[in-house]
Amino acid sequence: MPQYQSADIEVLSGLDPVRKRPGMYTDTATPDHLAMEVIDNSIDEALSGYANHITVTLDEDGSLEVEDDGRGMPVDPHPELERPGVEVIMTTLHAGAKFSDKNYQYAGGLHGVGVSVVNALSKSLEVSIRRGGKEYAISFEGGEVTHELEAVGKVGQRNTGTRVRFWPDAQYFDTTEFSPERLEHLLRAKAVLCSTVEISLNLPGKDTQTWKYPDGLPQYLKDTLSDETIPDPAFSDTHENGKEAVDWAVCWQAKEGTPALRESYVNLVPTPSGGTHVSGMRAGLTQAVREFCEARSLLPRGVKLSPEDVWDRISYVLSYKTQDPQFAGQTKEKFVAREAQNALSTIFRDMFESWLTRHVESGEALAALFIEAAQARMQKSRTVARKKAASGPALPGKLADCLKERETGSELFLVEGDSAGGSAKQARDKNFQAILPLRGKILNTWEVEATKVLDSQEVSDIAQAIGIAPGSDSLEGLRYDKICILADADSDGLHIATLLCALFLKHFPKLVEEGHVHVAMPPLYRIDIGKEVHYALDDVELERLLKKAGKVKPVVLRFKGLGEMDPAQLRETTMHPDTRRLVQLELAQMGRTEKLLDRLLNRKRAADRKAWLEKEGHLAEV
Ligand code: 28G
Repeated sequence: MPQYQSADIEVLSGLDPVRKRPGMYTDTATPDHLAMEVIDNSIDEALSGYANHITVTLDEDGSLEVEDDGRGMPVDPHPELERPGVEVIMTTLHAGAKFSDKNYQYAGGLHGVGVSVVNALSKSLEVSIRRGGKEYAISFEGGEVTHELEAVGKVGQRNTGTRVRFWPDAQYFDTTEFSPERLEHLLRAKAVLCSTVEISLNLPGKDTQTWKYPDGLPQYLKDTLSDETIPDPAFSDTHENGKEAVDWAVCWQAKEGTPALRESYVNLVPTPSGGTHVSGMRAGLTQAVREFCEARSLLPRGVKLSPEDVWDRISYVLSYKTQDPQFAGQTKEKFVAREAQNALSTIFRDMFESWLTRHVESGEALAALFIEAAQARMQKSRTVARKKAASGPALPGKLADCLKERETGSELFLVEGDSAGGSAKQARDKNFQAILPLRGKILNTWEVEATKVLDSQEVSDIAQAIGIAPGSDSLEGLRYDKICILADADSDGLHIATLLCALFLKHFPKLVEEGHVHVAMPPLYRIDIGKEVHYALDDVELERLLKKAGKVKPVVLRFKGLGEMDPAQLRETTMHPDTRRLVQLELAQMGRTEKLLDRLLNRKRAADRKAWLEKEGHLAEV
C-alpha cells in the first residue's frame, strides 16, 4: 500500500481570511455547518472504504466530538512546511487535493474548504489520532497550535482512527448551540446514503442512537412513509459510470394529502433547494411515463402529462455523486452543474421506462394517478382563464404577462431598461414568467407617503401589475407568487435594485413579510474552461473557478450588463428556476443583515442603500 505523503496536501493560504469573513466560508447562524464539515471528513473516510463506525457526541459543555475508525489523519511531516500533516490540514485553507486522490472518488466535505475552517472558528479544538500503533494528540485555540503534535500512548497496530473535538467561538455565530434535531436528521441520512457505515449519536441526557441501513434508500423511504405508496417496494436502483453515480428510491402517495418525503443529496451533502440533479430526475421520469402511456394508449383524448403531474405525489431520496460538484448559494444548498441535468434525465428515462415495462400493473396504477392530476390541472387552468378574461383589471401596457395565475407559481420580473426588458422577454418561460420593463431610475420612495407614491408612473405600473395597492395589509388580488427584481450587476443596477427593495419594504411590507420579493443575481463573469462554460457571481466565485481550471487556460468575460448576455445565457444564469440565483428579501432581526447584504450590494456600498437595509431589511439566498 502506498504510504500517504503529506506533500499531497495542497497549501493555499493561512486562516486569516476565514476569521475575517466567516460568512464566506460557513453559515454563521449556528455552528451546525461546522459539525457537518467534520462529519463529512469521517464520511469521506467511510466512502473510501476505511471507516466503518462514526460516533458523534454533543457535550453539556457546548463542544462537539466526532470520532471515526478510519486510517487516522496523517502525522508525518509535510516536506516543505516541515509540520505534521494534521497540523497542515488544520491550519491552512486547502482545496483540490481531494480530487487528485484516487481513493477519494466522490469526496464530500463540500460545505466549505475543509476542516481548517472549523479550526479557525473554534475557541479551541483537539485532535487525537490513532495510527501506526501510537496515539497522538494536538490542540489549537482560535486556529493556532497551542500543544504541538506528540505521541501520548500506545495502541494496537490495527486500532486506527481520528477524533476531533471543538468548541465553536461565540464571536462568529449568532448562537453557539448545535441543533440536536438537525444532527439527528443529518446523521441518519448519511447512514442511509453510505450503507457500509454505522453511525451513533450521543446527546446530553439521552440514550445513544445508532443508525445502520444496509439496504439503503428504499428502506429509509419505507421507514419514513407510513401511508400506502405505489409502487411498494419503491422503484429504486443504482447507476454508476466511473465519473458519476446515482442512487435513488422513488414512490408515489396512493392517497392525496398524505405526507411525502423528498430529499436530495450531492456527494452526501443535503441539497434542500434541489438543483439540476432533481430537475433531471423529474424530466426523465416524466418522459418515461409519457412513453409508457403512449405505447399502451392510456391517455384520454386531449390529456397531456406535464412534469408537475408526475411530481404531485412523489416521494424520493436521490443521491448523486460526482467528481466535480458545483453548488450555489452561500450555504451550498443548491446544486447547479448543468451536465447533471442531461445525464440524470437520460438515466431516469431509460431506467424507469424499463422498470415500467417490467411492472405493468404498478405502471398502470401510476398512469391513472398522473392522468387524474393532469385533468385536475387542466380543469383549474380553464376556470382561471375564464376568470381572468371576465374580471381582469387594467394592466400596464408595458407588462408582458404570463399565462399562469399565482397559485401555480407565477413570477414577475421587474427589469431595468427597455433593452434588458427585451432580452428578458426572450429569455423567460412565458408560461409562468411575466416581465415589466422599468424606465430608468425609479423614485426614491423611502420618505414618500403611501398616498403620494402612486404619482410615480413606474410605481403605479408596478402596483397595477402585482395587483396590490401601496400600504395595503392584505395580499388579496396578488397576481404573482414571486416578484423578482432584475438589474445589472453594476453600481447603477444595484442602485435601482436598492430603490426597488426600499419601495417594497416601505410600501408593500406584507409582500416582503410573506416572502414574495426576490432579487435576481445575474453573474458578473463568464468563464470558459476548455469546452465547459461556468458563471461566477462575484470575484470570490471567480477565484474558486479559476483554481479549478488546472492546465487548461480559462477565458474570462466580464458582463457589463444584462444586455450583453444572449437570451439563452440570461435564461440559464438568471431566470430558469433550476439554475438561477435568487435572493429573498426578508424582514428579520438585524445582525445577519449586513453580511447577506454585503453579498448582494457590496461591490460598492452606497450610504443610502446601507442605511435602510441595516435598519429594516434582511436578505437570504434561496
Ligand atoms: C473525526 C473527525 C473527522 C479523517 C483521514 C484519513 C486520511 C486523511 C483524514 O488524509 C487527506 C489524503 C491524500 C490529499 C488518507 C490517512 C490516506 C492515508 C488518510 C476525519 C488529502 C488527508 N491515510 N481521516 N485525512 N489527504 N477523518 N474525521 O477527519 O490526498 S481526515
